[in-house]
Amino acid sequence: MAEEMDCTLAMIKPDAVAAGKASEIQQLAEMHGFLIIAKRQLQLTTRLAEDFYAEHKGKAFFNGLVEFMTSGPIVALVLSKAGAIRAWRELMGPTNVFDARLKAPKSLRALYGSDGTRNATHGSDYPQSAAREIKFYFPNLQLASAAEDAATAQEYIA
Ligand code: IDP
Repeated sequence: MAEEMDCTLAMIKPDAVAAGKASEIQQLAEMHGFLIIAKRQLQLTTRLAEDFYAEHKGKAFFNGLVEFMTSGPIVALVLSKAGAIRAWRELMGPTNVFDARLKAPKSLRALYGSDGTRNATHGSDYPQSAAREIKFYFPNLQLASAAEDAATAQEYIA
């Protein structure tokens, strides 16, 4: 029986996609031991972006965040690795790019982001949010079988 694998939902945000960095970021993820088991490129509508970030509704940065996230295509990824949620957040670095540049200069946000909102990447923060976010983008993905199939089919288009 295949060993159970941890998964997280990552996004490459519109700034990094527009800058042509999506492939490079996926390569870095793989170099750090993540398997890409599902992938979709899509353009978020305002409604989808508001739903995805519903927990932030009412905050001062919410409208700017939605505007940013709908400004161009994103790449949504399901990444698998032992301890994937924490490991991906560590690779991304702090939310604010200026913090990231100071505290984690080799992190994805330090390397590819530009400010507090335009920070290049997203990663789920808890198992519950990973489950919700994976379902948000990949409602038909069967995680157990996808992890088992990952060695032969590393890409799944919903
Ligand atoms: P996270 O992406 O590191 O989990 P969250 O607090 O969940 O951080 O915020 C979601 C996204 O909202 C951030 O990645 C960033 O794009 C944006 N954001 C968060 N805090 C601020 C802020 O104080 N000002 C502007 N944008 C923010």
